[in-house]
Amino acid sequence: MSNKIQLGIVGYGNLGKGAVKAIKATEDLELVAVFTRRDPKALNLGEPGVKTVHIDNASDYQDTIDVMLLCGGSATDLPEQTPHFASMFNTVDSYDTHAKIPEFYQSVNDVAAKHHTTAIISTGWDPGLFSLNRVMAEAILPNGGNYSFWGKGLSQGHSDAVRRVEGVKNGVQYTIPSEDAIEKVRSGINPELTTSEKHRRVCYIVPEEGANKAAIENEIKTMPNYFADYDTEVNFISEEELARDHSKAPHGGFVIQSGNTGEDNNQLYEFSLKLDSNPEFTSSVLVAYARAAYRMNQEKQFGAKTVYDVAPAYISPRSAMELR
Ligand code: API
Repeated sequence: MSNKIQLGIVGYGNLGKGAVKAIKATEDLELVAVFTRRDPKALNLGEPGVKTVHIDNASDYQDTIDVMLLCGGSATDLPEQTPHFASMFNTVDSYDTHAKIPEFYQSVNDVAAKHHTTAIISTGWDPGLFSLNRVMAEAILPNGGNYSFWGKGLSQGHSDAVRRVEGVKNGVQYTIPSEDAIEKVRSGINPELTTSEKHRRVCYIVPEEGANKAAIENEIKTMPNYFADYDTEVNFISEEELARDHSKAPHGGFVIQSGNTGEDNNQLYEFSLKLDSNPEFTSSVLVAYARAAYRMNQEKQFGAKTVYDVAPAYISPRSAMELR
């Protein structure tokens, strides 16, 4: 067997597909199998060396796979899948329901600590790279204000959430930042901004035949954690329009910290991303963190970890000596 780190992917949606491509772009990681709830024979990966396996048979791969990339959604897949897989494998996921991360962490940590696995949770870009930048900027510039802006772009998490609403056949959600708010923050005023003053949310929904559109709209607009705190617009479109106008998933945004040091020197910290494909970027982050899950497990750092706990050297394909 090769000495590459051996990976598995759970779930073959947008993230899973992106992860297949991201692993191919590395030299030290190798994909063994994709695990799916669907009929594995129906999945055509176009990768002859990679197996497709039913998700219920994953335990057969405990001795073969070093790290499992969990590519499901946060609403219902990951709360169940991460603790389940962390009892058998090192894992990386992109759980992104910010308000529920503490309880998610707890449920995963209980299992991973007990089974001596390493489970890196909530990677990706927000939570993930943005979280790291928020923490660094705040630590460095305590006299200042910290802001995150997203978009304009297609949020995977919010799109997944609208697709789970009863009567919704398909749909996407765009996050639209307020240019005025960004301008205010950049000019160093440290304004008070409410959630709805920073972003709007716009959904394009394909309803099922005969679905109650008013009920769909109401359920989306009042959904806690995702939409309730925002001005949300819901548009109904056809499957053809969705395919024509919304098949790309661009996204991005900024973390901005404006602060002062000394007497009155302004210091502006900005981290930004501009992404043609949100899912492919997110899966590229998952893949990089797979190295960390493997190495930290080798060093007996068991339990659930977030990006705050992972030293940057662990995610690099280069050795610590090379990095120095
Ligand atoms: C938004 C952001 C996007 C975070 C990125 C990622 C996703 O409202 O657009 O779901 O695409 N929270 N978590």
